[in-house]
Amino acid sequence: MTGLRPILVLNGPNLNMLGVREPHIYGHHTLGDVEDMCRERAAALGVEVTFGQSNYEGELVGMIQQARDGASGIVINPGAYTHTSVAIYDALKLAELPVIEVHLSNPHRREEFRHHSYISLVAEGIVAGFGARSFVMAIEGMVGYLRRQVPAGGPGD
Ligand code: DHK
Repeated sequence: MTGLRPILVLNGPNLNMLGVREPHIYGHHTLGDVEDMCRERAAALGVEVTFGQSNYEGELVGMIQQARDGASGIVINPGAYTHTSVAIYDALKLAELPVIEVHLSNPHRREEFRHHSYISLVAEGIVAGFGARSFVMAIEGMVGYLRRQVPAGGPGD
């Protein structure tokens, strides 16, 4: 398609239950719907996407390690691990790939324990609060970033 490696879209614990899990917070789309939306938008932009989901921290770490040599960037919603996981933070650092952090809800409007994210420390950008659309926006942001059509977020760039 473009010479870019695929973008990995990774989801953490409980996101396999989208559609039935607290729909007033996370919406009615299933994870399959989210993946279809990402695939469609990515195809329109001329890039490939691959998907992973796990309820286990170590499995997510393994998928991030594998992405190091196989992906061009990582779009990740780590679920509750956002707020707890130094292991996922470390894995994202060692992957040496651009990361966009995604949330369906806006964690900053919710319980205080959701206000801190380890992942934000390594993310080029964050999309939160737009339900399933957050993922599509993250794909758009990642493709723009990879093609250098938008500035990188960090002060060091
Ligand atoms: C998903 C989760 O599973 C929560 O643990 C996070 C995030 C928020 C979301 O909004 O997508 O706190």
